[in-house]
Amino acid sequence: MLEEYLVFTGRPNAGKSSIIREIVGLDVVTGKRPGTTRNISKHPLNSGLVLIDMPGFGRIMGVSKRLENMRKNRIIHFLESNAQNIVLAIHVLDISTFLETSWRLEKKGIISIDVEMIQFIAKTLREFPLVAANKIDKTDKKEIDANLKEFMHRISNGHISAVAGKVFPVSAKTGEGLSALKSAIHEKLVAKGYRTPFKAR
Ligand SMILES: Nc1nc2c(ncn2[C@@H]2O[C@H](COP(=O)(O)OP(=O)(O)OP(=O)(O)O)[C@@H](O)[C@H]2O)c(=O)[nH]1
Ligand SMILES: [Mg+2]
Repeated sequence: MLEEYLVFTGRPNAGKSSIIREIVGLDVVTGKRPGTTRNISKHPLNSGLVLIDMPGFGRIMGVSKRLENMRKNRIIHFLESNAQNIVLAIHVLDISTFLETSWRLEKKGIISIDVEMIQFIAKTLREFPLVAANKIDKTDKKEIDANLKEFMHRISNGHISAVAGKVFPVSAKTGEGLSALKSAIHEKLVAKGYRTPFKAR
């Protein structure tokens, strides 16, 4: 039987593995340094779905350009070649540094990797991913709100209402917002005819 996937994507160090740990309870490796998850890691869930913990997509200090490109190509290839079998994608980003990182990249004429990746996922899977705007514990609420507003503006090309219900501010560290994200994943999967990947809720 063909495998069907629940995929977590995002830049290095965004907190993908931490969120998976917290909401699904899998014992995946997390780490302080970007580049902790090195391979496309498959974790079969008892709901029949296979959870994918992706390596980070983007630059990592100390990693050669060649290796970085190889990892990026593997991620893109996985998403493109399994588009039909990906039941749901969850994109994780560090919202606490979103504007700062975007401005730095824009000065060099580069679009935010998160915005680009979310749009790539939406196009490839023909469905907008759920987004975990992680690390909201790292700065004050005012800054998080400003970052969220600008982020939502950019991923929706200015039509914020089009992404309503898709973006979940969370902290894998404090647990804030995780139950809303979990419910959204649960509802999406059940609506598509899958059993919940979570234990008793
Ligand atoms: N303050 C804070 N730290 C977090 C949060 N989520 C994750 N972290 C920390 O961020 C670092 C990276 O977390 P990981 O879960 O390993 O990140 P990842 O996206 O899987 O990273 P790669 O595997 O390198 O792509 C770890 O030191 C985590 O403890 C959060 O919500 N708040
Ligand atoms: Mg990881």
